[in-house]
Amino acid sequence: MKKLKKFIKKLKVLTRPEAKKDNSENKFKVLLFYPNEPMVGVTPSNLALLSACLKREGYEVKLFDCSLYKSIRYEPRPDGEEGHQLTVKNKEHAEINRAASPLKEKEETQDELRARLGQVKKSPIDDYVKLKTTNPYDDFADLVEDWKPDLIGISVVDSTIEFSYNFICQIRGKKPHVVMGGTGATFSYEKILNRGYADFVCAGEGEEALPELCYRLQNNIQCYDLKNMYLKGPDGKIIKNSQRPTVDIDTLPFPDFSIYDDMRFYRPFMGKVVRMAQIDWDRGCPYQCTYCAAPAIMANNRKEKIGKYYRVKDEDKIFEEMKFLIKEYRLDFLYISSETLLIIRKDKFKRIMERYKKEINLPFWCQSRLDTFSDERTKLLKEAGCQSVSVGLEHGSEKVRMKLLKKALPNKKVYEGFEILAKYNIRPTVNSMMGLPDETREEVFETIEINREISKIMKGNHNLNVFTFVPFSGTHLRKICIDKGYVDPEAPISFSFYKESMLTMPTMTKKEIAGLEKTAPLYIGLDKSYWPQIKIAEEDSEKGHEMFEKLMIVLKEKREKEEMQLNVTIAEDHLASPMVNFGGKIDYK
Ligand code: B12
Ligand code: SF4
Repeated sequence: MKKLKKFIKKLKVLTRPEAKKDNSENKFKVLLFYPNEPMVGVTPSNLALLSACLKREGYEVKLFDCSLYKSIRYEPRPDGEEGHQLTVKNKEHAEINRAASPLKEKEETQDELRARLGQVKKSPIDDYVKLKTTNPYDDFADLVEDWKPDLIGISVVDSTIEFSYNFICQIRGKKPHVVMGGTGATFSYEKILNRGYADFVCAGEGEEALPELCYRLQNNIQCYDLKNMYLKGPDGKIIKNSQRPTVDIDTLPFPDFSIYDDMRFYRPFMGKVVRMAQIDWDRGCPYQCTYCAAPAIMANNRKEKIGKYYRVKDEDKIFEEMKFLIKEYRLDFLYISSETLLIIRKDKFKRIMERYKKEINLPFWCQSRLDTFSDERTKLLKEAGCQSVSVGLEHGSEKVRMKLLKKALPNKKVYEGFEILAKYNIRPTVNSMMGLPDETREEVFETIEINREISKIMKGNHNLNVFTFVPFSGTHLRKICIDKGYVDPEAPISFSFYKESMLTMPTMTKKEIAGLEKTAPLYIGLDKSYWPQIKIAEEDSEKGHEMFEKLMIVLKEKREKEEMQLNVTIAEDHLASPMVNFGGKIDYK
């Protein structure tokens, strides 16, 4: 019965009208574009999936990926906008990268910057990845001129919308059609279409919508009724087409990561270098946090009656896909991208973990909510090879967490979660925010205090991040910020790392938030006797920068001692698999 269902699903895909079309002559070319900061994150599966869907239907695909550029500078735009570059260098450096002071007149990738700020361990990534030093804008314009794509498909989050348009502006001669997709595009479609950043916005999922757009453009068929596409009608008004049912994630082709440069698979991880890619076991999340876009996607799916947002893949599909990707891209470490991995049904989760250990046996990193780390599930995770988990603590105050952020996570659950992670020696990356609407300095210190407690529980085996809050589109908190007049709804949404707060509010200034973000690792990591000096280091002045440098040395020395202690703990860990020595160890020849 299960096999029959699978067969029918596959048949449905193969009999779609586009699939029948022979595109062998006069191939329609799609240039996918990933406007990313240098070396940020893993290779995303979304573009890889879209590429696979396009190639399945005979379209030609290439990718322009900004991730491998050493520096992406400010580029003046014909529309007079500032350009909103992501990376920082030269005179804008100080302006844009305030929180990252002390500001050095040198080029830094985000990884390097984070290592310098004491947020992550330095790794020998430079031995594996040689970043390009050519001008990315010229390279992009040259590629468009030489390859002549018919369509450019850009995947954006809010903070990369303006940035991606910088590139579109550089195209010489006739512009191909442009479509933007991704969560950022879905919720910021009005701005994108009204400002002419793209001709189409793909709302929601693109696996079926994008190939259909290509088909229509290739065959000169109008797109005014194309499902999932938002576009300007003949009268200049925006047409919002309804959305098609959410895709059946079990019938999708394997993601085509071949579009990415081979160097993109190398990632720094806990001071080492691994070959990693994004592996999807599920899609979506059923929770309601007010700073996240997931609830809005869920509400949209309900309104559009297009099916559930949260879906888990069939077990066999998960394993077939993983095995293929590991072999094809010589991966030795996986990033399991689930937003909340441990809510997969208990029996299914147990089976997947047991199979993983037997059939895959590679270390991995994943993310889940703190209240999902039961003893039983965490033990399974550990035994399967989980090295690290990313968890959202969000804030130190239970009240702020539960009321403002609508994350039903009491402090008791927070501590229990970390006790269990410590028991199984799984290293957490803990993410918190500061600069929330109406947040006070005292409340920021609640976040600092709870992180100090976590540090004790984890005995230094952790990565504790406190970042400035960004009111992303589609989130309930953005609405609150706009209603209170704290955020200009027209202002471009800044990239979240190391940029000043977007909020203008009475409780804290942007400068104060920037200073606190910069010094949070010091407040968390050093003895309280250093706090008066750290207060000085908060300042954006020469004195402040000097103090910051001095204290960072103290913090690094303390961390080194903790690391040495940690190595002993890992060696003594009875559950630790040989995989704790991951990184560049696997020979696939
Ligand atoms: C995995 C993940 C990452 C990965 C990969 C990033 C990426 N670009 O995909 C990493 C770790 C690198 C990452 C980093 C960041 N992320 Co992230 N990430 C996710 C997560 C958890 C899953 C995304 C995913 O892979 N889903 C599965 C794929 C298949 O779905 P998808 O990406 O939505 O793509 C589908 C459609 O959107 C559409 N589509 C996507 N692109 C395109 C392009 C075209 C042309 C078309 C037609 C369609 C289309 O078709 C795809 C297939 O259906 C989402 C949460 C979520 N609910 O989406 C957050 C999310 C996308 N991330 C978010 C943010 C904010 C970030 C960061 C800015 C975080 C930070 N502080 O640095 C960076 C930005 C990096 C960047 N330049 O993209 C926000 C974006 C919010 C917004 N309104 O824009 C989300 C929604 C989470 C949230 N809290 O709300 N992230
Ligand atoms: S923050 Fe995490 S748990 Fe909350 S809704 Fe978003 S993805 Fe789900």
